[in-house]
Amino acid sequence: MNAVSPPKPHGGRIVDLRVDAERAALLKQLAMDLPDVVLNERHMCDLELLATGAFSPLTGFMVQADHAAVCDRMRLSDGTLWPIPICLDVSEDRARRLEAGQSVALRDPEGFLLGVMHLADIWPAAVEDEARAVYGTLDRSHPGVDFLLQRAGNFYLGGPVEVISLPIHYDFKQIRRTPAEIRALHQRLGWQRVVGFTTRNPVHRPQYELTLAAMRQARANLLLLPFVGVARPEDIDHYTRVRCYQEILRHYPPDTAMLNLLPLAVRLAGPRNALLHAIIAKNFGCTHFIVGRDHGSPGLDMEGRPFYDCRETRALAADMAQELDIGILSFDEMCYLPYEDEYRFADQVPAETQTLRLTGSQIRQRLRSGRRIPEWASFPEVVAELQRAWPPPRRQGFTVFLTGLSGAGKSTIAKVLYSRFLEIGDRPVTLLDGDIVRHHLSSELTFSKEHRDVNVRRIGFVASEITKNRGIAICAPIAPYRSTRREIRRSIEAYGGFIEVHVSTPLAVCEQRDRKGMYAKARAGLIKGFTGVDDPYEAPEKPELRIDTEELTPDEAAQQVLVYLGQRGFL
Ligand code: PPS
Repeated sequence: MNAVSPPKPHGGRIVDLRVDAERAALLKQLAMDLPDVVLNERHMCDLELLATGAFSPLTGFMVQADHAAVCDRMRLSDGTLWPIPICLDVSEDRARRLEAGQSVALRDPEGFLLGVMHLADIWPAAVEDEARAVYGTLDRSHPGVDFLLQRAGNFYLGGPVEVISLPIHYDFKQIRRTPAEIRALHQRLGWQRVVGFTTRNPVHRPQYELTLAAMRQARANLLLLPFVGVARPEDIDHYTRVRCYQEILRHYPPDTAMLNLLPLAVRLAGPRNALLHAIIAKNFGCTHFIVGRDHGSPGLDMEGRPFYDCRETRALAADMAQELDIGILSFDEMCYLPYEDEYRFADQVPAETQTLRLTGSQIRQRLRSGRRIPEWASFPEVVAELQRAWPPPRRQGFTVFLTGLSGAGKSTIAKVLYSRFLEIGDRPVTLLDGDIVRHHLSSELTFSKEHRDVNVRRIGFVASEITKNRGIAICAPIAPYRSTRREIRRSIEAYGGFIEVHVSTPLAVCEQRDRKGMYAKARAGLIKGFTGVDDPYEAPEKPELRIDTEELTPDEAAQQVLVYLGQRGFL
């Protein structure tokens, strides 16, 4: 068995899993004979936070007893408060070829050696139990639940880690400091009281006012800790956000605020998340921590109800403050009083007083639709940065996604649109017709559910790249499954417009047309699993447009799309 003797447990308060040059040389030598575990982006975020001590007191990926205790009672098995599992998930196939007691080489996706892990435990993940315990729901629209249930590996590896090299970053290197570096900096600057603020969104005026209020209340300086790890597709990219934070920093009184990036993969576990962030802030030397109104929440569930009760989040953080040895500052929402031209906490506004508020998502929507963002809602420099990344629709890319049965008229409408967009000539245009894609991108795929999903995801990926680069993608696959289309919509809407057009021509009409003779073959049993005949088509519930080509010419159908695009400001 390949085993390297693990290091002695860490004695200090802030963990540092990075080994010295001598140990690194030895581990590199030994790693050549160790089995590899290739880390994904999430694992690398966790590894970095483990390595630098942002996750102190953790000294590796969780073992089974710690994982169980964290899920059950938000504590490690030794009783230390810890709210969220930090686990290394792998496929069953990978897990079956490893055994406890062995050491493994942790590599990045390019094969670069990051560290060595000494396996203490390998166990199957009970993902549903974990989702219920950590996220309090099995609702798939929760990104954390969706990740656990759909995408995470179904086995966990646990054990201490020795880190040879941190994951490499080429961006914003000067503001990617470790907890020890930040603590040292605080000491050098004489910052004895520091309030931490974590965020995955740009800081607009209400958040700015909130942090100022916290700084006043705690008589502290500010450490702004934005997340720049794995985010949700719809979140604003971290390059843009960091430029916004740099602008915001200039608005604080001189030398009172500091920015440091946190490579945390978002989990959005509500109350538990607030605790995790407080622990991280504490590790970065904060004496106080701000729990925002809807801290660590993904918003609304499938039924339109909030996933988490913000009062519960605040109460939990307040209960644990003493044990965490950090002052928790939890505030109500801030709103703007136009007459007074100032911000106040919602619970301090006299009744009948007119207030205004624009949430982060409302600001995002305004950006996307090219509407003005008032100065009371966000600083002009921040808005300018956001507008550079999110220009008005006229300068955004977009995807027209035509879905419907075979023979519904998708390809014909797509061809008309292709010509019309080229005629307009303001953006590069790409046609991703079902047949073209199957020929060039997906020739090895069948029409099984699994393969159709792969096919449609490939189309979605190409379309999102085109949209990101401000071009026009016209897609015309059958794309029979709602959840896959929803997934694609999210990845494209992160960059520009997504216009789902349900070409809803009835089956009887498609079958009567039967241009390729496929329906006849399917009815005769010569083709199995033909959409609409013996394979399902899940019609879109809320497409941007529904077009039945039974009584429309292709030009008229395309015209409807063009008019819609004009109304939305894309043309
Ligand atoms: S999917 O479901 O989105 O992956 O399908 P797509 O890539 O658009 O391919 C659909 C075209 O392939 C032909 N074809 C079939 N369609 C449906 N079911 C089965 N089993 C099948 N086998 C072949 C069919 O002619 C479709 O062409 P269009 O252009 O849509 O008429």
